[in-house]
Amino acid sequence: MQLKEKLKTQIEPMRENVRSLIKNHGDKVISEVTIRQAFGGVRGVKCLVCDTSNLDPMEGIRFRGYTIPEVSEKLPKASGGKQPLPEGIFYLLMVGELPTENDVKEITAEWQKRSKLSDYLITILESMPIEMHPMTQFSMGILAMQKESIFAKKYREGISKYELWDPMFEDGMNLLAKLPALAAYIYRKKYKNNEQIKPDTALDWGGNFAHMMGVENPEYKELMRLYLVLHCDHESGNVSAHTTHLVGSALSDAYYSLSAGIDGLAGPLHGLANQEVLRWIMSVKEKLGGGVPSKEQLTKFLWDTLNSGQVIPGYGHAVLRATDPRYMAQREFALKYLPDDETFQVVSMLYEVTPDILKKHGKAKNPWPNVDAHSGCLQVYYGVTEYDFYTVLFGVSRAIGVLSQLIWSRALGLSIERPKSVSTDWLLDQVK
Ligand code: CMX
Repeated sequence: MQLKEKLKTQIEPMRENVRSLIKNHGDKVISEVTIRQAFGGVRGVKCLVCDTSNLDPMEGIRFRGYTIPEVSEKLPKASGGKQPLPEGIFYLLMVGELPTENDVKEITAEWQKRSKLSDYLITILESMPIEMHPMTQFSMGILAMQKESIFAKKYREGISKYELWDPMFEDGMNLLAKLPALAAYIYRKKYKNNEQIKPDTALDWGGNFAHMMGVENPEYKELMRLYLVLHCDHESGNVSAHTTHLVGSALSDAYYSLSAGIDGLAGPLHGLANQEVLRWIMSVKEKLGGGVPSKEQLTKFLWDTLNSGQVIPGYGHAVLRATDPRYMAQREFALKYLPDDETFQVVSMLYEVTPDILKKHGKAKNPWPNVDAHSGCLQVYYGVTEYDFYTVLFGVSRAIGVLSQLIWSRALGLSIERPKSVSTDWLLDQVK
């Protein structure tokens, strides 16, 4: 395929850049580590390399140099649609160039060809208890497919380390092809009496995902495309990306690596926050007997949450210090398609009151909303009310970014990760 051919031509020049950087400037210091950082989640330490995206604290994410408004404008759209196609962002992340309509069509066709879930996987999914969290089922489904790994097979047969990117690319493509079908299967099984819906081959990847979930509203298909683009990549230091890279650095294949990354995404401080936001809003509404709460009522609930030692989900960020542009892109969508929706009104009101409360509370370095503060209300509007499924949607999108990063990690032969740990006694000695 065209994408793979283009990728192949980029690998050797990039390897040369890396070789030259290490040979000529390998000892140049780019970061220092303080004791606070060693205990504090290595925040801000520059020790990873990521070429697919870059996160600026004030501006937010750029995918291969392009902001969210830029990718929204420049990436190909579905016929008659206005939102960027996720196939296009995958192309952009992989090779750093904007795809043509044909490039995107080729990826859609390729993913369709590879999308069928094997019978053994269905048997495994069927055996999972209905009450099992969708993220657990999703991660286990990905892991179960490991027996299909071309990377693992080639490694066993004996492959040169310079060729490892090729089977990693194939595994990545196979996984991305199957993830919407896997996620939709879990959704229909858990919430829709296991009435499964066959794929529609006339649709693109995101549109078909919406269709298989059972939501046929064309607006929701557009939302799905936007959603899958917005959540895809956020540099390599976030938990899901870093975990995927870390596991892959041991030459574990894409199935092991992605499954582990998805497990990280399932944490409430990371991707699960999108579920928690909706859960929080619904519990507020329930306590008040329904309807839209007043600002005073919301303020009280926010303080109650903080005073009971819990976080306000959807607010704050480890890197961002301004409103997340992914939040703004979703807000624009809501203002256009569902301005009068009740849950959106609560989300908007939270945007008005929460930052000031977090500033008064005085702990969070970033009082502004992140991507997860907004995504749930859009889902509810289109009938996807089962909020413990929301992080699976995030996971399908995040796979685009972390798998692109993983393919490049193998192309550049990045080393197995092994930072040095020190003991608390050693640190106490250092400051004596
Ligand atoms: N509500 C209450 N307290 C918060 C807070 C929030 N939304 N965000 C940060 N804080 C607190 C921290 O818990 C920390 O408290 P302690 O000093 O008692 O440990 C303090 O403020 C300083 O934290 P920080 O440096 O501002 O934030 P971190 O980099 O440590 O953590 C994050 C970042 C996202 C985990 C945190 O802001 C948070 O817990 N937010 C709520 C959960 C959330 O929305 N996560 C999704 C992030 C996006 C994503 O990955 O999907």
